[in-house]
Amino acid sequence: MLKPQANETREMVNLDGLYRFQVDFDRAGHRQEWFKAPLETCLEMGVPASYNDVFPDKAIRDHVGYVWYQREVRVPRSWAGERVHVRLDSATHEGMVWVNDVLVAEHTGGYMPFSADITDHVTPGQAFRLTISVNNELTQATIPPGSITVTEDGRRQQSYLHDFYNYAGLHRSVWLYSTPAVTVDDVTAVTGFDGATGTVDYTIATAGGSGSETVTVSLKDADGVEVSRAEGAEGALVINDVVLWKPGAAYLYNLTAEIHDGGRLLDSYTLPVGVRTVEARGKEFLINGEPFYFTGFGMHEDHVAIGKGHSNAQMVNDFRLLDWVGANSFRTSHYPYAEEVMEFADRHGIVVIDETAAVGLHLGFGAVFGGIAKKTYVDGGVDANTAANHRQAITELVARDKNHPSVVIWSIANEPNGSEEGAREYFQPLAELTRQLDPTRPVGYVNVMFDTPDKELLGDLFDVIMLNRYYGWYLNNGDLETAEQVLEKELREWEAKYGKPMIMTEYGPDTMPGFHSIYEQPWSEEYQAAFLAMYHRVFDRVEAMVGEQVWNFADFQTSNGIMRVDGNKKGVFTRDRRPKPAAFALRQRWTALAGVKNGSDKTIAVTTTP
Ligand code: BDP
Repeated sequence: MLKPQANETREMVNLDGLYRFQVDFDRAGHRQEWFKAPLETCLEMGVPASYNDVFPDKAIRDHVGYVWYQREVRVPRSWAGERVHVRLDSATHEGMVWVNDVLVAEHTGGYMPFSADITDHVTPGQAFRLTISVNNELTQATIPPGSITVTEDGRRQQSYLHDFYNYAGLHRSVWLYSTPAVTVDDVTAVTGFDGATGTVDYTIATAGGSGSETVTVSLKDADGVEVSRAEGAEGALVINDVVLWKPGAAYLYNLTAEIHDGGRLLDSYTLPVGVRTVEARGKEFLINGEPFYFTGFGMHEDHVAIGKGHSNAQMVNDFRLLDWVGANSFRTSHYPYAEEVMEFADRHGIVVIDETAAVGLHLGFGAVFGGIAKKTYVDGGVDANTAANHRQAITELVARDKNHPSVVIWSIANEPNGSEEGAREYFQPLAELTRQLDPTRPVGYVNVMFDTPDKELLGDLFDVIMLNRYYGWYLNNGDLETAEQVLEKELREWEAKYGKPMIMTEYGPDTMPGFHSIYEQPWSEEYQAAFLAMYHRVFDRVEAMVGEQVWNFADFQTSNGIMRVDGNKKGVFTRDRRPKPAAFALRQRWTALAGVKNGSDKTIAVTTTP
């Protein structure tokens, strides 16, 4: 799915800003057709942002159901003869869009864009009423799943098995954009190189044409000099003296696809392309054929007041902090991030593990929190409905992000139940689907701590082993000596079982900023630093370890619970992005590693005995 752009054949109007805003406490909006008239409200809400923390009102923050956004939009007069579209970069978790009285789009899945061709419902030069209803409900079939209970006095309550607050609303930009009648509908670029010669295999999908049009593709380097050209909807561009996209040293070409009818330009679309390869081979993870060692974090789109709303300034701040701390990568835990984030990573050489929103597919977790351990892969649990939505989530993610050079691994789920009967039947088709949609990138899922190598059933279905481990926190709390032994033993078992590259995708303790202890007590800043240092000693001893991503980049908001104090405190930065002492220790280690295990001499020193 192409991100809209403005160029010589296309225009865009950004629809961010203030919207009329109404909370549908009585679930009356659809029945009463609120889209047919100005909303009866005095509330306004900024877009993009989560609405939850913007109003000092518990009822709004805890609301389970629909909220409504509305504004007037004028279609530029100059768009006569063009196709007109409205696009929402996301509506969390379900959006319905009306143009005046007409429903033009419906989409479920809170972290993916969707659009509608509204040409037949609008008039260039005239204004229309844009109304959007957004539902924040999570059910057993949604991705991520959740469940709703209704109290005796009629209040709807949402619960879910993931550890981040269920922020909702229009988290990303809203656009009005034009396309010509004949369009470039999709572009797929797959890159490779042999010595100094680079290749971009491309496929251009067109729409609205008669078949008589011609497609041309050109590639310009970063200075705007054309370096390659080809004709036809499918083909290969060859680049002499190619400059590769590398971690920490991004280089982007611009691929422009044009549709011509005779001498007339009908449509044009430009896609930045980074030439690079990725491969999981043996115990190594290779980028451009060279071993790569991931350093960085699992992150969250999470900020004070705006929640999961995208903010370019906050994004730049987060990326500059990643750079400061020496991180070369991150995981989009636990959902796809805004497209601006992916583009920024492309431009700045940051490596991304791109994750679907499939988090919480583990109904046995209930027992850990004192509840009942339910079976996961049963009807009404993680079942065929979940699988259908999971397929949609994977398909949309690959369609949106397939051309980003920064993306090197698809993570199709975080901590699903990987040891119960039914897990293989559930995940095998999804792993196959992902490979079929994108044969060029390694595929993985993130393994939960209880699913040790003797129990888990999935590792052979994937190219990389991604592990979240909390020895020294949820287990062996305060006892880093034992934790170190248990961790190393387990990592060696994984290595022996699969011989695949392994990444620690989560490790870290909750840490209260300002709490100190000479005894390295849990929750102290000293404990966080000692905990991370212990894990690093172990990683350096296990050959198959190809990466470390600390949980978490920053403290983040969660639902209420006795294990959380105003959210999860495992951040290396606080929620307002101040460093805890561990940040300085990581900075030292990661700047020295610079993406190569055990330092810059590129040799992997392995100690076989603990
Ligand atoms: C892991 C989850 C992550 C949590 C983390 C934690 O993947 O989302 O925030 O644990 O408990 O199980 O901090």
